Amino acid sequence: MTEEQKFIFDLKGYLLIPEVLKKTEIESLKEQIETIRTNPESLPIHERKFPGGIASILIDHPTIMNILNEIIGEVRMESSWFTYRNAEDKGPTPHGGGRNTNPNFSYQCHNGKIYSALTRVVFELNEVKRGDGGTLFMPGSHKSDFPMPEEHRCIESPLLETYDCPPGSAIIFTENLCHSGDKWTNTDYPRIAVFNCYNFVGCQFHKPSVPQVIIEHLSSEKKKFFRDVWTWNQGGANNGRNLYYDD
Ligand SMILES: O=C(O)CCC(=O)C(=O)O
Repeated sequence: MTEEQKFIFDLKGYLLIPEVLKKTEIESLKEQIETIRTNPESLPIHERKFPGGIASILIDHPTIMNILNEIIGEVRMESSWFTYRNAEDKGPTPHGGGRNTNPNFSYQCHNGKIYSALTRVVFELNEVKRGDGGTLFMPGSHKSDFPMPEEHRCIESPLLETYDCPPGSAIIFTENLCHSGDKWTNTDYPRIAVFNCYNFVGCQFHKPSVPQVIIEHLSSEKKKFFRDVWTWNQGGANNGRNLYYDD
């Protein structure tokens, strides 16, 4: 993670990384999504939901992990799903924002080090032009100390901003940032985006939702992202000096 990326993430609460995915990866992911939408029974059971099948390439994408390990530490994955939004389809309303004492929504920066907890990664599989209806963010709201005035907790708030990006780009944001879905307006193609959620290994916000059959079919490296929630392995690797890793 570059110093500029750290600066932007801390300042705004989100970071866009253009063209993380290769063309072939985007095509395979879109194909899996289309089959799940139209003919899920044609897929093996562990590929009918994300992050199973091809979607598992996104669990530990090296570019994303490089950043998550810097801003979270060791991570677990909480959930993975996709959205397929045609023109006029809407998203969730604004949520999040403001300092939070719940460890899941903790966001801190101390001595030049970011400590984010619940963190979302969005992969846009189609191009997003400004105004099309990508996710909306209220920059800085993850650190804001004042209650949010009601007139700003709506998608019309001028404090919300968005992005444009080529296909295969990723947007990483702390879930403590005020963010929102928006109506998709592009009539030429849908918004197809994958939403992956991560947390610090010692925290869990969502009730676990990734089916066991998906986890069982992952490589041992990827299975680690779905391990139980704990941080201290007494007597584990390195005589217990290694705080997070299992043997
Ligand atoms: O649909 C979107 O663009 C935003 C999704 C969202 O609000 C979330 O992931 O919490």
